[in-house]
Amino acid sequence: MGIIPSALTIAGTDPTGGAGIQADLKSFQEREVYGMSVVTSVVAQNTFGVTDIHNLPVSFIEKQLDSVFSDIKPDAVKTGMIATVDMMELIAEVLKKQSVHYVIDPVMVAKSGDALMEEPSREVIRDVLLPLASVVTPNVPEAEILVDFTITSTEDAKKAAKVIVNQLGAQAAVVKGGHLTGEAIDVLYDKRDFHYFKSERTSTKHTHGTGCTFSAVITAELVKGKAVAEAVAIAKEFITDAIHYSLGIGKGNGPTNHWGHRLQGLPSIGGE
Ligand code: PXL
Repeated sequence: MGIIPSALTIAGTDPTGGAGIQADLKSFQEREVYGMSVVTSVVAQNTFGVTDIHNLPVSFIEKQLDSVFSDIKPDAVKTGMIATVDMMELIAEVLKKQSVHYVIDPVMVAKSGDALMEEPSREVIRDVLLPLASVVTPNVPEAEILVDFTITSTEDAKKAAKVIVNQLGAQAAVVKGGHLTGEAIDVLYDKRDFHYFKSERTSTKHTHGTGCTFSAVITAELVKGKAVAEAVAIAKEFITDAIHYSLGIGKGNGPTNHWGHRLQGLPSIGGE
């Protein structure tokens, strides 16, 4: 680790600040890690959904990556929205040359249901990026695409996490249980053991950017030397507080509260 722990997010933007790069930087800051960002796509979106996406040229993403790596080498990298196959191939080439922790949030669709990447990218995430990953954090629909079977229970999620690690080549996989009915259990498989992370479900519509925030906290904790299971436990607690203390802003599905963890023990703010 450098003298100052640092992390880089490579992802798309959310001008309303709840998801994407903006959520990642807020999360790095809350975990006391110096945050940096390379933008892949500029997204016109708010708490209702995505209205347009402007993909930056791959050559320009490369220039941004060069700017960061030639100056402040991050201790960890996370990727979120990577819209095209060409962008993914560039990022894979860059990461192969660096020895850094790499966390993939395999973002495919936004919470609003809007597609955030072109269809063939799914195979490239699986075949090119996953083998480079320290941790991958799919939700159930994303895990189903990666493993090509249906997931309806925690047992299925365990099977999927094991396939993602043993067959697809990630070092560890957390399959998030939020989309399953009943108890929402996240399942981590880290090549040796399964770990389970449970929390009370909060009934709220303000969950925009939860996946970005969760994976950003894992990234920050890996920078600080935490083992994967410990990093995931911290991220789970952080996102539970961020949802519980959501701010009630936004006319649609609002953002979480990135400083919610500082409010533990206080009444919720009222973002129902
Ligand atoms: O959480 C997935 C995600 C990733 N990246 C961007 C997003 C979203 C969801 O809204 O907007 C830019």
